[in-house]
Amino acid sequence: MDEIGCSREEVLSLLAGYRARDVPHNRIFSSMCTVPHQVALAAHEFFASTNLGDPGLYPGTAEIERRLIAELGSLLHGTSTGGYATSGGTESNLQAIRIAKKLHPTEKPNIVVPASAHFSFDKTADILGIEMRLAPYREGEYTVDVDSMAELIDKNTIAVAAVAGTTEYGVIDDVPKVSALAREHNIWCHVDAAFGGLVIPFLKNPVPFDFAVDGVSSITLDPHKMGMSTIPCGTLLLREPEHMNLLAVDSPYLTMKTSFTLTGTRPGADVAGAYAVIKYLGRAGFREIVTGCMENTRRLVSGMEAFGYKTVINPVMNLAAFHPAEIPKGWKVSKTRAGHLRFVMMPHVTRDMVETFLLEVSSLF
Ligand code: 0PR
Repeated sequence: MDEIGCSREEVLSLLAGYRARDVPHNRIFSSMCTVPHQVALAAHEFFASTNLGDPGLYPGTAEIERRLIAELGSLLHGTSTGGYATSGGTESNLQAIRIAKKLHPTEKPNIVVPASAHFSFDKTADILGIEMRLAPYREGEYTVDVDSMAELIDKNTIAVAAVAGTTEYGVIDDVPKVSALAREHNIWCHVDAAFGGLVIPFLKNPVPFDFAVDGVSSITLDPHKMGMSTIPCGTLLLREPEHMNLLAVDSPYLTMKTSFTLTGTRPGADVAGAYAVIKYLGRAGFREIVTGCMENTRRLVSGMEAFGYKTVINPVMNLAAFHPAEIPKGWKVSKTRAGHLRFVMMPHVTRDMVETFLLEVSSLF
């Protein structure tokens, strides 16, 4: 650290130099995060000094968190949904499985998750010291084979998970079937809807994936993905609010004597941002955004197919995947484990951006 600081202008210009090295959003097809909504940015600044790790000091901000959970819970057909705002899908998945572990004490616990499960489940299993069993995909699809999942369950299985909007292909597991398995074995059923939670409810014919399905115990939903909040904002939603108590540890010198969250100090700014977007857009606003993302997904697919690119699956959500082929330089497109090209059609991916990309694709031929 320098002895003497710089002026505000110097600092900002220094930062601007670094920021200029980042990839601009109008080149990014590879991200499940997006440009925050302007109302989220305003709320973020307003709540920048709040700390939900000590909610007794910030009862107003803590109320926003409760309202965020309640509104997302009711969107996902919950009644009196519990949970809290996390740092993202990783923490939500971990905490859900932590609850399951507390509920079903066993010497050698295991969880059965789809092969598509996000790598946060690897971290979860490692941290919690549990075995993770991967249930394979169904032939030709990328959703979990529930029969194989059933075969992997034994007396030490504490939870099963389904993914509603997989990271790589944006497909939706058969949640009713997975939850039926969980009910049969009387175990926890977690749905990872980190990405899909704010997409599926706004699709034309949404499949059942949420608390409307009996037996779904918890859901991960990330406002910092399709919720256009500032980063980091995830949520863990619980069908039974009292299950949060299983996460409790004493926090004697704080305003609240018990802590349920994984992190101690945690921002209120992103939570206010997420709530602001929900209030500002309402269901109609989200439907419009999701409809736009789906239109852009279809335009990308039809454009790419016209040049001979082959889709891996018919997009279910705003994510398209193509068999490996050359793409123009300068664009950020990710690859799935199987080597497929993966395009996440987030709100920052505009129609103009798609057309510019397709024009560059045409110049490859
Ligand atoms: N569950 C699912 C289904 C996810 O897709 C992700 C992240 C998580 C859980 C974990 O969420 P957090 O990263 O919030 O803890 N999926 C994105 C992915 O791996 C994360 C991401 C976002 C990666 C933006 C890159 C990026 O630019 O693609």
